[in-house]
Amino acid sequence: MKLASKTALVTGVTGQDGAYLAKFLLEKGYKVFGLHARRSSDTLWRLRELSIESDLVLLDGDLTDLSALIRVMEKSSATEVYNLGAQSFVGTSWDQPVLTANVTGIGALNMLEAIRAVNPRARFYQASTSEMFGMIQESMQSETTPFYPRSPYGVAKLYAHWMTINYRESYGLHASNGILFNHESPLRGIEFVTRKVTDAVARIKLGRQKSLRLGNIDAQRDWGFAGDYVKAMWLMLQQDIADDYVVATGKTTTVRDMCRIAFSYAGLNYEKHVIIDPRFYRKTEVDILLGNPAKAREKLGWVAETDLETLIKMMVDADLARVIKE
Ligand code: NAP
Ligand code: G4F
Repeated sequence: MKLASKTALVTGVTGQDGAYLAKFLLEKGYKVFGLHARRSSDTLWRLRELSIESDLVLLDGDLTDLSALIRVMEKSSATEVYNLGAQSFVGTSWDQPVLTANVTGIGALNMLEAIRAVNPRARFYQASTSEMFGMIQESMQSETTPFYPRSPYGVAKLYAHWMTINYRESYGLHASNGILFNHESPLRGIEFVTRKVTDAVARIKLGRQKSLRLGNIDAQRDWGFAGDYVKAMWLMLQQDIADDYVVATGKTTTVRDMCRIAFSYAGLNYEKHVIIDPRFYRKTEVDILLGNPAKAREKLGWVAETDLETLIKMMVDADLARVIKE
């Protein structure tokens, strides 16, 4: 008798992580459904870049619409739900705090309610974030470090994080939080600093742009590769008992050094091109993040496989190829 393959529902499937996770699950033999929030412009470019657009099933729905999520749970018969959908850009969360709360915070609650209504045995992954540590309370952040979010986005994510724990404890759902530190890739949105830098490096190298305007380049982040991080999400849902895990590299780097690496890989000196522009400063900054991934290593057997230099080179190469084709 052929065993039925597993079925996953991925919200945020058109985003960076959603695309990598969908590819990872398809390669594992899953039937993959993606929640697709309808937009007037093209949002499927990442699925096309990974050549998986026609391998998954897109179901229309928005995280703010509980009725749509219930229908999507019914239609997909998903046994694993990965909630990656969010207004995920920290900067925008000051301009659109209510939308951020509704999508990033209440959206997770809507997904939990849809699971409870349709199939409480489905396993749930919540995309929590190191942004919840904000003004850090310990030099290296782990699952037990107190939170102190510094943006409307961080606060919305903290709500979703605690609702995930609450639904685990109240209703016995298999619901886990992955507290992921920054992770990047050639599929990263252009508004995030790493991709903004690698895109500019490509344009400057090819003579299409002269300078790059950035905000606080002394900020430090623990940056890993998104392709490595989606495996940790899947591992969390394969455990007998749901739990929360920090996923990080355990190394931190300034935006300045990230620039240095990216520009020098293309034979350029970042100091000649980067202009500090206060328009990109945040109202409240998260100065430094550094994660302790010991629990993920011990319990999930997960480690970050790609170092920052390799990641940046991958991103610069991809942007050079894109800009040449324009
Ligand atoms: P991303 O590229 O910004 O993707 C966000 C996804 O959410 C997109 O598919 C977007 O759809 C979708 N979305 C936005 N509003 C929605 C709505 N109202 N209803 C349904 N879907 C909606 O983010 P990412 O980098 O892949 O991150 C994935 C998740 O992990 C996010 O929740 C993020 O907050 C969290 N996270 C990310 C990092 C990181 O470093 N990347 C670290 C920690 C946590 P459209 O394409 O149609 O806009
Ligand atoms: O690349 P960023 O915009 O990422 P940020 O704010 O750390 O958020 C990302 O990681 C979180 C995990 O910690 C996720 F939850 C979240 O969804 C998102 O994926 O900014 C990184 C740093 C910040 O300190 C910012 O102030 O870079 C600094 N920065 C300096 N100049 C800039 C710029 N950031 C952006 N986006 N643009 C700049 O010009």
